[in-house]
Amino acid sequence: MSALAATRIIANGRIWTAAPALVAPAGGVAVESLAIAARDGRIAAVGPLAELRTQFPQAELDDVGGRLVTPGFIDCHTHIVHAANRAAEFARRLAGESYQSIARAGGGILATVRATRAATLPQLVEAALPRVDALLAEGVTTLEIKSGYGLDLETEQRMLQAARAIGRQRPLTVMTTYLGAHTVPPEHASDADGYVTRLCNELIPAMAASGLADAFDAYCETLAFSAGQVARAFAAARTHGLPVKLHADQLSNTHGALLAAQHHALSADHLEYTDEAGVGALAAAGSVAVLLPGAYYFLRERQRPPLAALRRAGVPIAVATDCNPGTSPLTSILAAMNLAAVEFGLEVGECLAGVTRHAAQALGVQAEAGTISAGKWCDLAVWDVAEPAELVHNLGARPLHRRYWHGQPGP
Ligand code: DI6
Ligand code: FE
Repeated sequence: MSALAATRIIANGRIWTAAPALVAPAGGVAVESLAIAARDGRIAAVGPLAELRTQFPQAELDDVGGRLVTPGFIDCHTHIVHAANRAAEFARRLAGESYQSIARAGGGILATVRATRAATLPQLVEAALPRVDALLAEGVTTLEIKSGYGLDLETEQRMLQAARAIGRQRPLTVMTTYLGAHTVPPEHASDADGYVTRLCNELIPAMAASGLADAFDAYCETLAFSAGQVARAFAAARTHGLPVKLHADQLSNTHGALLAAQHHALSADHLEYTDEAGVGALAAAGSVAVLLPGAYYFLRERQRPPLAALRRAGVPIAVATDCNPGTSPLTSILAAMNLAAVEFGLEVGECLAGVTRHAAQALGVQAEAGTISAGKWCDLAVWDVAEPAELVHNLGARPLHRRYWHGQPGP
């Protein structure tokens, strides 16, 4: 019998299932004493231990000693594959230059594009693995990885090949996103429209045909692409079967949330400058709002995303690291939750749903991951904490006891 086929019962856990139905105490989340049966990598049943033992008499028993068990965490927005770092730009920003002025002078995203184009596939994987391992050590079992630092087909594909290689080398699920409209490549410096035409006619069709991308993303911003240009790229991506996501309204209100909603985006991400109309459109479209407090923090932004409006409209809210070398050199999903709580005002239950159920929805994998429910992958995090709020409260603690990915315990 292969290891994957073995039946296992994870017993004596205090379980936060992340299922939406449970009534939680004020400011907290509801935890139940239940067991989880895993078979063939998936959750076979969740229930009282005695029942599961009768149902699966041969199962191996893992006693987790009364620890908190949550779904494995999902970091649904990262640029974790890239070459070099931009600490020197950070030093310039500390000395008074702005992110935008550095970008206009050829730094910023383009600096990472130059380094990434020069890097080989093994170099990209090797550079990313320590960052990936930091997330695994905090209970992450599903990771989204974007391209976007190549901007030519060859480098963009190499980035996504590196992402897929990471998914083979580590016990986690990798979802890939082709960020083909991150910034205008140097070859098209004064011709963004020309690049978008190439994107639509050549690059998106080729990337879709390669099977390397699970979704398409764009950066709608004054220093990146206009709403009209993104709309053209989105239409092409959807024609080629790629669901879309958007970096929207981060530094200014370009009506990115509205644009994302019009294209039935899986998610609209950042949203600091999104207005009521944008929030309403996201709600109507069923798109997830992905909040990225790391970028807000590192850029010393002052404009917060419209949390009250998102709550009122019932938009699902996710939280992610945005791990990237420029605006969010952050490899801690726990710190992202803490920042979302302290800087944006999310409650504990919202932070936890933001890295589980809603993050799964932002990637379109809600049928497979994000809650502890029969039929989904048995991806779990077991924690050495007395209560769930500790996961959001402590900054710098690493209370992970153990992860399970597809039913297998491990690092
Ligand atoms: N995500 C991005 O892609 C841009 N900002 C963000 O939050 C820029 C990333 C970079 O500067 O490399
Ligand atoms: Fe980003």
